Amino acid sequence: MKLKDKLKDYKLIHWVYNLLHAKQLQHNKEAYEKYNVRKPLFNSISSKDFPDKTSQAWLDVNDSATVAATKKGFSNFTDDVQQQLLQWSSKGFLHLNNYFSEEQVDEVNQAVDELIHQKHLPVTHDNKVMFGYKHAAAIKKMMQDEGLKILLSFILDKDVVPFQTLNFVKGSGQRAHSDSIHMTTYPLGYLIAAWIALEDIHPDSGPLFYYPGSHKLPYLLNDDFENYSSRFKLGNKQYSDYEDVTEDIIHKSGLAYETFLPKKGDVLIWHANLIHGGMPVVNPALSRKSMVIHYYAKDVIKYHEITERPSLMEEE
Ligand SMILES: O=C(O)CCC(=O)C(=O)O
Repeated sequence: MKLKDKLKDYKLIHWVYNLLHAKQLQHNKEAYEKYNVRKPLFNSISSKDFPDKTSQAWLDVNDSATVAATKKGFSNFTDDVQQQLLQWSSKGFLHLNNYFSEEQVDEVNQAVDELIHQKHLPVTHDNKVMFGYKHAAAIKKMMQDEGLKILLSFILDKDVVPFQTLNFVKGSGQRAHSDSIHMTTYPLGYLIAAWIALEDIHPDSGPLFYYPGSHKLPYLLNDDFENYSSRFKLGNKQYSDYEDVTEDIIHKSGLAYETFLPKKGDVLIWHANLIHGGMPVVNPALSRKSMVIHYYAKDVIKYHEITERPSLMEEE
């Protein structure tokens, strides 16, 4: 292991880094007070700091089939979205067909192309450009789409704020996981994601897969894959250990996965704890242009469970 990677295991390094980014940690201030977290904003934070491991989001505590229609704003959604909102508590996702126009999508595709080929932004091992919104107005505009924000705020019953954009050029091949291990909230259940098809998705390109209903499985956090940290050092488990445990749990649950084969401009919205990933890429010559936006609810604690780092937020 390289020295740089070894150092990342020490909380002191994160502490210094966080201190240098103190402004981007202010978003947690109110929620620390509300939930009685008595530590500085730049300290490590994890599920060890919190008393419970269940979601407190209203559509997890209640069944959307009975409560969604009683909330103000419900009747403003299309019939199709209303029907899907009623099923949110049981399914954990919903589809928006033909949501973004051809022009909006083409603008984003052009911006991603420029980021990669002109600005030389790095493409990760799993084929994505991260935080493209910081460099391209078209990506930022899609991320700030008002209609999406209204729908997501309805689902969480809280204002939402985008945390990051991911622009995929090819299939990710990512193993099954829940976003709540990467973008964790306290109380749990207050992250939500939108996956936007930036072209018609081919079955051999490594489409997104997800397990309907899997959001109701227990949240898997550090203790659940024995990733025990000490006061000074992070736990010594690998991310693949988390993926192994997740796969085991989903296998034992008997739940079946679906693949998402959308048309250009379609959107999938998923729950903080919905298990999902990328199918293996059958034909590597195929592109799989898509964009993911992860949103947090505004007034909750936001952090990364594995590395115990509070999230750095650019947007308010
Ligand atoms: O698009 C994919 O293949 C995976 C996306 C994903 O897992 C995520 O953004 O959380």
